[in-house]
Amino acid sequence: MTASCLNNRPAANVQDKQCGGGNTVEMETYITIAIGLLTVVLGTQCADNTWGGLYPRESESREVRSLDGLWNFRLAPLEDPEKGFREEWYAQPLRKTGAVISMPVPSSYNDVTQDKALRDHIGWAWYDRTFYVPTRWQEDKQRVVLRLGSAHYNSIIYLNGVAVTSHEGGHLPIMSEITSGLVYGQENLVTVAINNTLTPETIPQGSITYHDDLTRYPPGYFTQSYNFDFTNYAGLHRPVYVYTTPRTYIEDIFVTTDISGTDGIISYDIITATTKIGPKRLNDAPGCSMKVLDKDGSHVTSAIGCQGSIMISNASLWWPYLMSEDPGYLYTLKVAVSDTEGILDVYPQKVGIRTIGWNSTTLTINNKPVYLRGCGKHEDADIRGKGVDYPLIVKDFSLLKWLGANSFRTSHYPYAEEIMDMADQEGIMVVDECPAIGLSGFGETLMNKHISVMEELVHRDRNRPSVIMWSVGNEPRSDQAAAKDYFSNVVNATKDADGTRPVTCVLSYDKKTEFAGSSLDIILVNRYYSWYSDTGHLEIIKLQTVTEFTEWHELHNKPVMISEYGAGSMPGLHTDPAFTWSEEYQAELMLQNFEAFDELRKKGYFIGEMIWNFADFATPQEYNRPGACMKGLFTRARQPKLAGHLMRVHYWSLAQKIDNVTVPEGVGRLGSVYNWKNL
Ligand code: BDP
Repeated sequence: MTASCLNNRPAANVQDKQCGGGNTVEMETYITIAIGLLTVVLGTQCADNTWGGLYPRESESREVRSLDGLWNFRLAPLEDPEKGFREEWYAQPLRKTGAVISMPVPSSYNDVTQDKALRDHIGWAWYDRTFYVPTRWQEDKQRVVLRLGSAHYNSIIYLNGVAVTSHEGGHLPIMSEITSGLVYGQENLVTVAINNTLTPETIPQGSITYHDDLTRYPPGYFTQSYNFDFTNYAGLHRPVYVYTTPRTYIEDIFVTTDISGTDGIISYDIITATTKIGPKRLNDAPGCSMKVLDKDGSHVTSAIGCQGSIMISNASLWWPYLMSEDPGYLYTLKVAVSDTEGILDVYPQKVGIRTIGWNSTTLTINNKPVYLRGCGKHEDADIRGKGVDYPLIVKDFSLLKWLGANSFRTSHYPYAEEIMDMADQEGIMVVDECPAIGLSGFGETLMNKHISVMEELVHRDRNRPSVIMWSVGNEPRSDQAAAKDYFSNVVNATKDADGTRPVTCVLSYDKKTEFAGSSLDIILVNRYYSWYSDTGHLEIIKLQTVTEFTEWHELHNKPVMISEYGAGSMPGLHTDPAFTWSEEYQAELMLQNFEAFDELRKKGYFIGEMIWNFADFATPQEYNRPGACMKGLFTRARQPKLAGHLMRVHYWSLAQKIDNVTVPEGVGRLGSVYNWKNL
């Protein structure tokens, strides 16, 4: 988990960056660039940098323009990381201050060239491009917003040479109103400085090690390490848009849903704002109205008011995949804000009507118990790294459905909104996880940051029917005593942000000596029997797994599920009898686990299984992995291994047993699932 580079360790330096350019953006950002790495101290506040805004969607009143494509790109030199700030690279097109290369957006920058320096870079990187906005936007008094789906990890965004906002943390959107900073009818320049350095104070954490022994390393040599096994891809990973709203506009929408008999209830809270006087809730005149449209766009009902409830008789409920003939049913709430002269702004908000319930043994959707058949995943593919890629999104959902899976976890960070849209629409349930992987330390600064990331995530995803659970992290060092208060606070803050979903954290430490479990609604545990322990001894899996999960339930009296299990396999490596790293070993390990899960399910509190991992994914350079985590059911190119075929039989057979579905032709012989050789 290291990348290395040379650096002359310039002294820490604080630079003031004036945020401006947008008419709500008036404050200063203070940036400390320490040792070419990163400490961005946001003394405040260019606009609200934790609310990425409603996803840019076109409507009668809004225009959306994509800024995706090839941007100009340059790395800051390792030996002079502050150069870009000192020389004000943001003040003019990057190509005027040095050589640039073309960089696709969205994409990670690491793997798109042959350049090792780019792949392994630590520190600042610079992107820019020019764009036009039509003069009619100015004539029509449109408010204009710039929105980046994410920028990993820290970023400062400039428009026409002026810093307009900054953001800490990859994986969540960044928004800045840029109306007054634009030049209309002429070229505008957008520049993004982005830094991938992880420290003990970032989420996720990382650290830099300086190798001071000059007999072994050159002067200034350092490496970055982090406590996770996936590549810390960096770049503008998600789409970038400019979009318009009228000056009085819909700023935010919050919906919750309920059911009463065969009726559906949508409760809503619409936040409107006007740029002239700054964001504020309007009284009821000018006010809000909305139309509910069904899946085909036909009008169902209407309502008036910025807060309230709408009753839909004989509602089509949002059901998970394979729990209904028509899973993922979405209504559209066409929200409008008007004044006495008519409609000002319209935003189409998708709504799935469903309830979530949980108690000490069960998780329910629409009052029906659900059993999660899923995968841990990653945003990961060759060349583009973590860049949003529509063919890949469609392929992955197609494969999930091919498997008969009904869920995934956004291990180990929030996934792109384009992926979440698919989950909503396909009826795939999501355990929505924040980027807190492998946390340790548990100080107050980290906790406050963690809480703020959870609030940001909840704010982005709270209207999504697919999100059935929040995960505040994966495998924290919850054996440290400080974890008790820390997780209790983070979980409570998450519940304050959204009380409609259970909150979990994926645990890995010994239940008797860990401190996070007591705060959670549902216990998710990762266990790698016969892989990381008792390697090669497949026969112990069933006993150990049944004992383990029974004890977790007995200890906490909560529903439990396995959130990771699995083994690495090299595609094409076959051994009989099974031997570690062969496709057979991975498959037989799964079979042993399935037997344990069958037994646990009978006990009534085991609510799901998620294998690690959906597909092989890139890891840092190591001696114990061949450049990738090989635990995928699918290869990185999304071709099934033996494990994929086996999982298909298993998940469909569970769907048949639990949800009474008809198994498609060609899914393999049911009943033979415990003998994969008969597949
Ligand atoms: C688990 C982590 C996961 C890793 C997995 C592994 O949660 O991110 O990829 O181990 O080692 O502990 O394959």
